Amino acid sequence: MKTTVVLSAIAALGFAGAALAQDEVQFSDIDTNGDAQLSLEEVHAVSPNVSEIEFTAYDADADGSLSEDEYQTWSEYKADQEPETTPEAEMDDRQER
Ligand SMILES: [Ca+2]
Ligand SMILES: [Ca+2]
Repeated sequence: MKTTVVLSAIAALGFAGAALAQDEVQFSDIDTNGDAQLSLEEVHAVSPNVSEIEFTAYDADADGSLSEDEYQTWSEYKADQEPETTPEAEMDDRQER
């Protein structure tokens, strides 16, 4: 029983980490207090494995939080790092040529 709970918690954390790189998570979903800035705490709520170093690297104006623009830059970078290209998508590309 206990093992099941721990495993689902791990699965939930893994899912949250992956979700940040995907378009499904909107800026407004992460900005839980609605001030149009993402604090590190708000980012951690959806992606606990984000380091402070990574967070501040995309805080372009160094105000300690990410604006929507800063978050977009970051999520685009993350999307590049974790290609979601499926074999089907590659085949579609070839067929169009
Ligand atoms: Ca906020
Ligand atoms: Ca900022």
